[in-house]
Amino acid sequence: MTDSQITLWGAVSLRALRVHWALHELALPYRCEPIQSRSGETLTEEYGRLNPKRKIPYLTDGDFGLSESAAIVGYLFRAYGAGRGVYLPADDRAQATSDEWCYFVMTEMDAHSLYLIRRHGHLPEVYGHAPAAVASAEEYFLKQLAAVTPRIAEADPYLFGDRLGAADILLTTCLDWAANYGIEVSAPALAYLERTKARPAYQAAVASNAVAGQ
Ligand SMILES: N[C@@H](CCC(=O)N[C@@H](CS)C(=O)NCC(=O)O)C(=O)O
Repeated sequence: MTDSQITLWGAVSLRALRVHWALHELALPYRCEPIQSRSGETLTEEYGRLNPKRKIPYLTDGDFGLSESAAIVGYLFRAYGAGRGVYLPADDRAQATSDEWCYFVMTEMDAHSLYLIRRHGHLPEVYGHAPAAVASAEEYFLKQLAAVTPRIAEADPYLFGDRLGAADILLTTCLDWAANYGIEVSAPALAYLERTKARPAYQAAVASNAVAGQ
């Protein structure tokens, strides 16, 4: 427990892991309400009042509340990143390029590909069995990854140089998600993953995301 004003709702979830990671990366104290997906914990009246979307993660910072993992990670970096050794875009173009990565990862990799595979390949009892859609999503993911692999190969060691950015957190979780699904992730992407996942803050976040849910 901590007297921090930041509370993260969500554990044992890849999207929640992104926020645990950002919080550890920024060395911010926080409290975790370790609610889990499909456990009924997002369906309570109390949680519905907080987040009507009934999804995790959700973050409150004092009286400010935010859903959507990418928005939360971006908010934490912008609000607290200065002087904490992370990558912060220095001007509008740098911000736009970082946003470009974030939107790409969240739409092309997460929503259109991996989440589709999860819903229709791994949770057919909830979302329906759709093998053709799963096969097409895998193919689509590989096409998207191939398009950005040359740029990932240039990451040294992270997308924007020697400081980890919000986009690195999103990209890492999706590449790892794909690898865990047995999708053949390109060699440069695997090398990049090895570097980002070696960060102590990542390791601490994995522990928080797991332990918080026990
Ligand atoms: N786009 C959202 C997706 C959030 C999401 O789908 N979270 C899943 C867990 S990873 C969830 O809350 N599922 C709960 C449910 O469907 O009951 C984000 O990135 O935060």
